[in-house]
Amino acid sequence: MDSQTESQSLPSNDMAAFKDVLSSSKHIIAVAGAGLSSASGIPTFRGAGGLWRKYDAVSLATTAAFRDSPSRVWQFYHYRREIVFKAQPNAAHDALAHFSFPGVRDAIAPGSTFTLITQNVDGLSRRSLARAAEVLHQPVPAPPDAPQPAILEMHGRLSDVSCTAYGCGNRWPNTDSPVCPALGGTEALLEAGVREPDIPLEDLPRCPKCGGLARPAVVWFGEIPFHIDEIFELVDKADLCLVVGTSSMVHPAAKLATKVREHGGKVAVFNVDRSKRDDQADFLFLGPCEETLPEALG
Ligand code: BV8
Ligand code: ZN
Repeated sequence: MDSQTESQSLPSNDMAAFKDVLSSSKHIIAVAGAGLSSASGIPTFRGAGGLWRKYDAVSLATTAAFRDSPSRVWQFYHYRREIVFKAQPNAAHDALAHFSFPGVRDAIAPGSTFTLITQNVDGLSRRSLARAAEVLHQPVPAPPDAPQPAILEMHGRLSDVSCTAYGCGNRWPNTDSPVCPALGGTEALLEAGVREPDIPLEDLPRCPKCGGLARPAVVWFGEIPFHIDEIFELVDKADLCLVVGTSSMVHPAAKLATKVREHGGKVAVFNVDRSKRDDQADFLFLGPCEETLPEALG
């Protein structure tokens, strides 16, 4: 498409019109992806320098890859943990976090509910919410005063690990850096593109409860996302869906906005670039979300 036809097919980018829709919305959700955290220095998956360019993340983010080489998969996740633990939330995280507080949101969208559904496993939205609670001197919005938790991390967290031993089911937060001594320093090898060492099973992270082999507690391809029933319920009720910094290519996150539109809800996309099905949105704000979101939710 040439730029003229492309611009004709672009949805509205009228911020005043969006704010009008926002002010009359009652059940608002945001679906976020890696673009939300890119201003925090977290590599996206598909962009330049993206994780899926440098490492075949799709094949690494699977139970088969972990079975074949837990050492390689752990080095990939250790590498990402080390980046994430050093990162800070950015203005886009903070805009969504502040909007999560009823005291703030009631001035913008009176009487509305809001939930952030994030595909990101970096924990930055949770950290931003905790930081906003301090700034606002208010408790983090969570049940019962907020009918649902403000953030649903549908693909889990890099800072959680879980046990792979049959029947154990242990899952615990682990922000150790490195997550185990044997992984220490391997992030430099990965960066340098050096063939990674094959770390013996016994030296990989183990379950403190049963000694079984631990894994990153994220959702791999072929696994069922966390909170999925709650997410579908929120989608069915939503009258406004913000789609922030995602290529909308990984399911089921990719189709949540479409479901909102199918029952008459509005969709607003915030992305630096064009993304799947953005032409079906009601609003498209092309630009860095760390700039467009604070304006949209301010
Ligand atoms: C499931 C955790 C069944 C691990 C991740 C066909 C149809 C339907 C399903 C499938 C299908 N084929 C295959 C499937 C299944 C599969 C799938 O979707 N595969 C893809 C490859 C097609 N899905 C699954 O297996 C899922 N499970 O379907 O179970 C089920 C479903 C429902 C109910 C019951 C059962 C599980 C998928 C979870 C995989 N785990 N993460 C880890 O991180 O290692 S996915 C991972 O990749 C992320 O979490 C995220 O979801 C995805 C990457 O996508 P994005 O976040 O969008 O990142 P990307 O780099 O692509 O895009 C960044 C965007 O930001 C770009 O648009 C860019 O322009 C923009 N951007 C950049 N900077 C900025 C910006 N925008 C604004 N401002 C900026 N500054
Ligand atoms: Zn265990």
